[in-house]
Amino acid sequence: MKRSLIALFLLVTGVVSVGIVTTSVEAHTRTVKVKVSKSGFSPSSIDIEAGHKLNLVFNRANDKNCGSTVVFASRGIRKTLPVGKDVVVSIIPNESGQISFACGMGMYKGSIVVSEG
Ligand SMILES: [Cu+2]
Repeated sequence: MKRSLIALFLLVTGVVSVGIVTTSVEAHTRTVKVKVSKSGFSPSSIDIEAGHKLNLVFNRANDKNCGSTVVFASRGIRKTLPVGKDVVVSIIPNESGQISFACGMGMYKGSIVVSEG
């Protein structure tokens, strides 16, 4: 009986602490839609605090632009952008500074500006 109570206690505290972690990450999540068109990325500059999660939702407006790929060179991320489809890139920057992204040919440029959390 005692043993099962202890087990139950551990289970409950475990669930609660996982719940807190999940909540704090979600509370610090920023989602930004980024349109890709012949004028490049819009917006092309996105602010975020270090330690917060950023979801960039890329949507390529049409095929009259060369934004068929988005590349985050410093993070080793490369994603294809099909016309009209949302493509999410999630990043949790751990220090302040800039994270650049570009189209596959480096013509369209954008940056994530990370401030100290
Ligand atoms: Cu390009």
